[in-house]
Amino acid sequence: MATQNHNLSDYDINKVPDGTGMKMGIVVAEWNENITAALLEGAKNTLMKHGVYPEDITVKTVPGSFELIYGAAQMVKTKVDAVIAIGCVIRGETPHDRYICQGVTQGLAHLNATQDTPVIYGLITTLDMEQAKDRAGGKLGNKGDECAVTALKMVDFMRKKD
Ligand code: RBF
Repeated sequence: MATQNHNLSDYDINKVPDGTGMKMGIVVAEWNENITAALLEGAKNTLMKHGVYPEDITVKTVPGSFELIYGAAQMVKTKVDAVIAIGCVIRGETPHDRYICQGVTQGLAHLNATQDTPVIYGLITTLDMEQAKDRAGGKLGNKGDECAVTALKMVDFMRKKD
């Protein structure tokens, strides 16, 4: 498992770019809201810890993870330096969850390949609620923290690429 033995909130603070003046967009799904709210909180707190002004963080909600594609596609057209897409898909009794995950993954990947604004993948896909809690502020840290650090690094990457 990708996060086995890896705490999602562990990072080298010295390698994180300063976010002062960066404008960040966050699109968050309402499905499994107990989880996505914790991921959102983690992302916002980490962005602010690294200098992003609260007023420079725009948060928009969408009904479910599948709508993250549309939400992120709209957000990249606005004045933000990066977009973080946050959702949580939990394995169900039918293959529905896999179709949603595939769709979201391909949709966000397409945005990254075709648009100038980086989109950060904050979708957690788990077998059950317990695993989701572990990754949303539980024993494996908070995926939202990791997304925030990634967003800061990608904006820095974009600014230095020329
Ligand atoms: N959205 C999520 O964000 N997480 C889920 O675990 C999730 N499970 C779903 C299971 C089923 C059977 C259906 C029909 C939808 C589910 N959705 C879930 C909602 C989905 O992302 C989307 O909002 C709806 O399909 C409407 O486009």
